Amino acid sequence: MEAVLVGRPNAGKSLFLINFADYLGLRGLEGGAAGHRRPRGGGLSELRRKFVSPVPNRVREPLAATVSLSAGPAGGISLVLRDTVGIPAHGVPEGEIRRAVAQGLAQLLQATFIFHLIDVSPHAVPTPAEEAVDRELHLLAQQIAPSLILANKAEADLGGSRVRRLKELYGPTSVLPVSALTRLGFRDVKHWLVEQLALEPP
Ligand SMILES: Nc1nc2c(ncn2[C@@H]2O[C@H](COP(=O)(O)OP(=O)(O)OP(=O)(O)O)[C@@H](O)[C@H]2O)c(=O)[nH]1
Ligand SMILES: [Mg+2]
Repeated sequence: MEAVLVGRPNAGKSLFLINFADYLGLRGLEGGAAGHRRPRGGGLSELRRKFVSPVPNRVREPLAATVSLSAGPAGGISLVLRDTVGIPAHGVPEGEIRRAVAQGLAQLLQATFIFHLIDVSPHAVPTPAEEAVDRELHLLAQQIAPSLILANKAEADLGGSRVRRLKELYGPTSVLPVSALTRLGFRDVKHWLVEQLALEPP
């Protein structure tokens, strides 16, 4: 089972992946210099240094983490969290980034669950073109797998106006406010996953 993370550049996908994997219980890693080892000690800060950056699309290496999800008496269920490259709103440049974006969309097709991250911090108010990318991504995600919009950086959305706007656009149950940084909302995301698993046919 795979939960694939998608969104525009800088939405916070990589930081969410690393911190949510830590929250759920990290079992193993794919990608980057970390290989398949479970990081010890400074491992997670090393990953953050490597994969998290305010520069959009800086890292194109795939990152995936296997986590353990405890879902009732059935015990631990293994889930892979998979990062993808941010999808830019203003044309995808030639070359490596274009290939990585295409690869990310291909990975989306394999998803069991989709987390679509949208940055709701005040300095990321979207242009109409950016909002259009999120709308299309949402429509696509919904057709592929159970999906959830994670309104990320919610700790910076003072007054909650950006989260309210997303709930108006996509429906209140499709949007969860989270913070990859402060781990706000992580419990709700875990509950959503557990609920989805319980609904899946055996
Ligand atoms: N304040 C705040 N900053 C965050 C949060 N999540 C991520 N960031 C910051 O946002 C920037 C982008 O984070 P990344 O995790 O690299 O974003 P990304 O979606 O993986 O970006 P691309 O790989 O370029 O698509 C970094 O500077 C992070 O530290 C959050 O919840 N709150
Ligand atoms: Mg990233």
